[in-house]
Amino acid sequence: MEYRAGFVALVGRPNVGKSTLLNSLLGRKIAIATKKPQTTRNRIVGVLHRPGAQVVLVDTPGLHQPRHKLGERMNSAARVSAKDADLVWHIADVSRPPNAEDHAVAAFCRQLAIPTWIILNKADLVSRVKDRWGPYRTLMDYRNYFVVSAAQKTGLDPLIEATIAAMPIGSPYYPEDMVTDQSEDFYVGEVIREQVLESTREEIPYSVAVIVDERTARRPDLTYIRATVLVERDGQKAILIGAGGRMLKDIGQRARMQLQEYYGHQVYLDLWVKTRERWRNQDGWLRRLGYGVSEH
Ligand SMILES: Nc1nc2c(ncn2[C@@H]2O[C@H](COP(=O)(O)OP(=O)(O)OP(=O)(O)O)[C@@H](O)[C@H]2O)c(=O)[nH]1
Ligand SMILES: [Mg+2]
Repeated sequence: MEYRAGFVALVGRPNVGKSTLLNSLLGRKIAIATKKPQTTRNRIVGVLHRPGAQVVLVDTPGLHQPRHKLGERMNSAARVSAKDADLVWHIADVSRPPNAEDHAVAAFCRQLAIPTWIILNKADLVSRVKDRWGPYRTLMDYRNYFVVSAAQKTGLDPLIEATIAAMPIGSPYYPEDMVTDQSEDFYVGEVIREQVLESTREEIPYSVAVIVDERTARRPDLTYIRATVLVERDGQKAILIGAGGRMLKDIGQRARMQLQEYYGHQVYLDLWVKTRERWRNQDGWLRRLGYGVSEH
């Protein structure tokens, strides 16, 4: 049997379930997923290993109308990933009719000249998917379509099988034991950011970034982590800390539980909040935070 290996880009508007699908396919959480749109800010690689095949799944930020440099870089990361792929999955939320953003994603996919499939996600939310898929399946000339529920893990096997068959013949790109290319610090920062997103509203979730300043094994069974949560305004800092430090403490508590599960031992998490005005529009900060690449 010939070995197949290739790249699949997961693209779509924000909040359709791209990161949830990535995690479900890998059977492991590598990307954070929340109810808030624009959760993912980077390209996140997850490698699916199968006998005779390797599928490199590339989760991307939701394509949207950007309002600052961070948003532009997020969109660029998604576009660059799609351009490099052997196959594009346009992920859609079948429980809602296509909106302008879905149309824009389809228009982008159309000009790529890379085989594109429409993946109709959140099938668990509708009783008859067939009544809903029409407007999506005609957005462009998709080569194939799949109905899945990333949350309930249904419809995934046929999708994977067909994807493997669509991969080019070639050698593996990553070693067998490699599931993601993210650094540990990046993942730790994302787990903290996920809890901030879950706990805050309005502009705050979008104005937050997390930097891991220190991560040390203090004992074989205890990891010490010191991290800074950046916000754009002092008012946001006050809300995030909360009365008597309550909010930050709760966020830290929940992030710590998740990290303890990840490490399989005790974690001491030391969280600090700092204001850096308009960091989302500053190239220096965006670079330092590892957000995106320039498209050119
Ligand atoms: N009911 C249901 N909810 C889902 C499903 N897949 C994802 N969700 C939910 O949809 C929300 C968005 O999921 P994400 O995976 O973060 O979506 P995304 O496309 O990665 O979003 P961005 O990173 O913002 O572009 C979360 O609340 C998920 O739990 C699904 O199959 N069914
Ligand atoms: Mg995402």
